[in-house]
Amino acid sequence: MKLAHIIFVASIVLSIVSCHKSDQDDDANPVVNPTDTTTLPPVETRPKVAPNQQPVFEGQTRVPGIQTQADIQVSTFATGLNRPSGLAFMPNGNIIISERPGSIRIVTSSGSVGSTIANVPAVRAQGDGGLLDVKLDLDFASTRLVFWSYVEPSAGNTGTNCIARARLSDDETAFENVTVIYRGTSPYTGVNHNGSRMLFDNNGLLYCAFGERFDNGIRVQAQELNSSLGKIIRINKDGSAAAGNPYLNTPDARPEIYSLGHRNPQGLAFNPVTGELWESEHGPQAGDEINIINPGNNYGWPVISYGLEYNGSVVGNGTQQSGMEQPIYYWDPAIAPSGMIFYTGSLIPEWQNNLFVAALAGTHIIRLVLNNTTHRVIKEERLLSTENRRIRHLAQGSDGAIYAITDETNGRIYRIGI
Ligand SMILES: [Ca+2]
Repeated sequence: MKLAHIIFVASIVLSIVSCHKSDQDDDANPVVNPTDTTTLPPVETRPKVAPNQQPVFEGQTRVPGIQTQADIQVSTFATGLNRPSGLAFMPNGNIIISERPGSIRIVTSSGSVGSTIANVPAVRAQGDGGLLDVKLDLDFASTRLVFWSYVEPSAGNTGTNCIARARLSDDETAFENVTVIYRGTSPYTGVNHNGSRMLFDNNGLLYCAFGERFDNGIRVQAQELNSSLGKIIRINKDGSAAAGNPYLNTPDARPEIYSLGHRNPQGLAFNPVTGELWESEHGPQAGDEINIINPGNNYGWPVISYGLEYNGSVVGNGTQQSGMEQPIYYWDPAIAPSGMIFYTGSLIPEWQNNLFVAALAGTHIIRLVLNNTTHRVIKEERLLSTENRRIRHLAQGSDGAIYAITDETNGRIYRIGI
């Protein structure tokens, strides 16, 4: 706390020194409100990968830092999971977990890890593919329906992005009536950038975000409406395109497409204040993004991006182009954002409506404080940094704590609460 206090005092001094040059304030010299005792310098201090790139608006990257004031307790809730990739709380307080090598299992509300559930079809567990997200039907208590996204091994040693649906047996040992409700386009030999985060809205429509499969020859499909790659789709529970989707009447377009131009999206969440769909996706070298998703919009990849190609060159046409959306926030260097949630619990009131993002390469959890009127990120904090583990996804428990899974062969669930 002493260090934080010193940083705080130093930041006030800096803000007073810089207060007469507001037009020139940039992300390296944020305006700090001296009456706000939680505002700190930006948490990111590493050199930028792309120092010549500038944000389009103030606060698009490296906003001021913040430190949670509550005495947060981090504990290990469960261990022994095999590369957990998705989690969802069940009505009885248990947690259903998907594991990337190809299994689904249940962890009880006391942290006991159960056996794998039978009848999960084979997955192609290579690269970032495999069995990816898992979600419960909104009416799970009566239907017992479970949905999961995965990469299906397909002909010619390729993989195809799919979504399956099944009934969980009453004794929770097996899936019944397993059905592939959605099979994406473009089976591909490459193993990377499968994305596949899922989310239900309050009307029971299912959103799923797919990656563009990484390689130069195929990633251009993120811009093509006849491909499911690099898209967010919106479907009904039977896999059919949702009514009202933006390209239903566009010739040769996939009717399930909701938005396009995504790279490797691994986070989806609804903003509880605005109702908007928010998304996270991996950039190339830097340029990791948070986007607000609107139907029919083009999010730019691989035409525009912050950050650089892995060979150091500029991506496409640079950082902005008419007709393509800007991220509301980006990171340089990369932190590799995966799952994310908005906090709506009462256990930690200062976190109310903040966005929490799991970081893989970053090996921490990011807390973003938002201004929902201006649609801007205004503060950033990094949690669990000293744990040094790849965080894959997050969920909020009924106890108001955040539960986080780690991307490890002896993966764990953290509980972050009071
Ligand atoms: Ca983008």
